[in-house]
Amino acid sequence: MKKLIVIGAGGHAKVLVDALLAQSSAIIGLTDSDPAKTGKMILGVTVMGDDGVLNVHAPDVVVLVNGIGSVTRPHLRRKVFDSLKAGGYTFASVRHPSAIVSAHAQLGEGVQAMAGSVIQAGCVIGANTIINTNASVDHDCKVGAHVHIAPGATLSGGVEIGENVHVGAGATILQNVRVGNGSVIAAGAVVIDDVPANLTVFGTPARSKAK
Ligand code: JB2
Repeated sequence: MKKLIVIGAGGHAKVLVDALLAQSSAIIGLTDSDPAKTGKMILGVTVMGDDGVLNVHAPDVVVLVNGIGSVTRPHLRRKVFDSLKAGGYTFASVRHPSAIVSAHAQLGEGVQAMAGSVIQAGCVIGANTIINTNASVDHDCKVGAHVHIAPGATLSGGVEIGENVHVGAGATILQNVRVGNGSVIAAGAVVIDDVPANLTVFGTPARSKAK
């Protein structure tokens, strides 16, 4: 099995390293664009330098883990994924041992199912998406690429989420609701109607606010 390098050495990377160590994965180290982090340790794993480190770890020898998270829109996380994919690298999926992922769900490249998350039967989860701590994605949901389902969020059955969407912590999306590309569901929102692309919605029931 190829060894792993985690890109980014912030908060999300720490949670990923913890999940990877719980899976006994072999981690070579982390990279971070902040030179002040070089040589520091994250849960016993070394920050080796910036992404230039990859020059000595070719795509046929290592697999990457995207340790860049996102607070709202996942632009940086997507940029890192796309640029390193263009360089020939592949991204490992991460599944914390306490995550429950149905054998009848389809997960794209680099999907991260964090501790306590649930992905039910019939779900399709796009590449580079985070299903974060204790988030629940019920049956037959379609979640696009580069999405962040933040801790404690709930997607009821049959929900459809486009690409580059942020579903904030503790938000609830009712069954069969559709959320368009690039939208943000604020933390704690309860979404009962479809959300068009590129809107922010918040509150209960969720209301939209143009970007
Ligand atoms: O191009 C890059 C790059 N750009 C920023 N390459 C590499 N290798 N590293 C990069 N970074 C680094 O990512 C920054 O220097 C910083 O150390 C790290 C991002 O860490 P931060 O803790 O700021 O955010 P995060 O993305 O790990 O976590 C956010 O998203 C998570 C999902 C936070 O909001 C967390 O609270 C949240 N749980």
